[in-house]
Amino acid sequence: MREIKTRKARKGLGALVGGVLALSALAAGCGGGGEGAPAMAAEGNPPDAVEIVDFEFDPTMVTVEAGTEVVWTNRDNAAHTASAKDGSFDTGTLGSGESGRVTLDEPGTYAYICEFHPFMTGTIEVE
Ligand SMILES: [Cu+2]
Repeated sequence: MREIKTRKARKGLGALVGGVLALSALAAGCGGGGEGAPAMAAEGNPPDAVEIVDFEFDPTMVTVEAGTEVVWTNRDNAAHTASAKDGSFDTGTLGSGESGRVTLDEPGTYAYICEFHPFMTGTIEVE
């Protein structure tokens, strides 16, 4: 008689020790000279931006929904305005680096100019 010895292979489960990595986030405040884009939480329609560069409105034509705030920012050294031809809005004088905000509630097409440089023209279309 032969004794058959059955060996059951036991798979030993090694306990896996998970290493916990403590990541320390160092918040280093760098005051670099980047572009200061204000990150504001937008309520409703986000403001539409027009830049004034080289005696031009950029973009020259903007289409927005009624109630949208339009922001003009003067990137020129010269002072400019964004003044509706029909007088419905006017940012007033915007010096270099300044911004003017206008909220347009009434649907329509608003042609505007710069008071100082009437050859500067732009259009806001309010839907
Ligand atoms: Cu101008």
